[in-house]
Amino acid sequence: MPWELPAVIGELKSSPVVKRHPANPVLAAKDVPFPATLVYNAGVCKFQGKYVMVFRNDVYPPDKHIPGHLIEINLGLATSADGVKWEVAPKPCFKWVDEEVLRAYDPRLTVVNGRVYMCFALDTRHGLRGGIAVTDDFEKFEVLSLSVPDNRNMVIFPKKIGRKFVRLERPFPIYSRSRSRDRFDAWISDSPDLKYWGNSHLLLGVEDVPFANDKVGPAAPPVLTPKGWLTLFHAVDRDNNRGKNGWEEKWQKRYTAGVMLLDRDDPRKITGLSREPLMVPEAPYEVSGGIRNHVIFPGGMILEKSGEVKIYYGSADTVECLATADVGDLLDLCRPFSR
Ligand code: BMA
Repeated sequence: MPWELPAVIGELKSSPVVKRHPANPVLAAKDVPFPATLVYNAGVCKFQGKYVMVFRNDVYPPDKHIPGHLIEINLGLATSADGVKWEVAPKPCFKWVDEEVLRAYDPRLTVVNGRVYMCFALDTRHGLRGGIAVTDDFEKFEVLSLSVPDNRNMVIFPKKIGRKFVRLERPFPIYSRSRSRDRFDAWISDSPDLKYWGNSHLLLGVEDVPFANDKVGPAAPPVLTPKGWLTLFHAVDRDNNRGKNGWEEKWQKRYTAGVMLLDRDDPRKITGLSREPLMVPEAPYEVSGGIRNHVIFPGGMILEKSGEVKIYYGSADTVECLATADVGDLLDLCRPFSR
């Protein structure tokens, strides 16, 4: 793989195997019974017979939807019988602010042996930490581990592999960062107890993904298929010629979603990778009207018994959306990969 990244990626298209749900966005600020402005980047799982979503909620004053006026970020809870219509609980379920911690956000949910593990990002005064908490009721959360800075986008596999818990993550290596863009990759680590993490390996480099020139990292937690672990990832391309595209003066990045397949017994091995993006911002709610347009960020993926895969994704950092695809079609997109 070439080490140099292209300056510009150009036009991209979503794969025809993915269908946006006609009810999109499936959750937005107007559906939330407490102050809410941006509702997105949710984690979703099936738990005790229901679909459960923990979403990120960025709160701004009603008349000041501009950067710099953020009041707080909290995490809200929503449940659903069908995965499409959601009912939001009356209060946020998680918020972390203290002298050291500024906010917790971008939750990801994985059920392992009947308990829900929530990974989240934690902005602190001393860097960005990846957290893991466990809950049985979405009221009490026990924090199990916090990474050293800077790391985030962690997701846990739903099963132990070789007697270890496994997670994907995206650290922020300053060393290889250039002036014009980031250069962050997806990594994989394991743990005997969800507290001590190590045995870390590079999984997917930004140079491995033809539609990225800025960074790649985990998206929704992986699901097990007969061919191995089906895994989405986020891929970012930056074009320094892009200008205003949302609330900020300049927003030069585009977030797309990719798909890959990891070996069932050794998920450090990528066995298949789609060279084309799975989802590219195209729908009106993905390309306009948001705080940051042209952002698709999947945080939840559910494989139904029928073979339908539900993909939940934050759109334009503003609303939460749903897309579906057939698992066989997603697996077919993953072409053999070697570095
Ligand atoms: C990242 C995170 C995500 C967000 C993305 C696009 O750095 O803040 O929560 O979706 O940027 O703005």
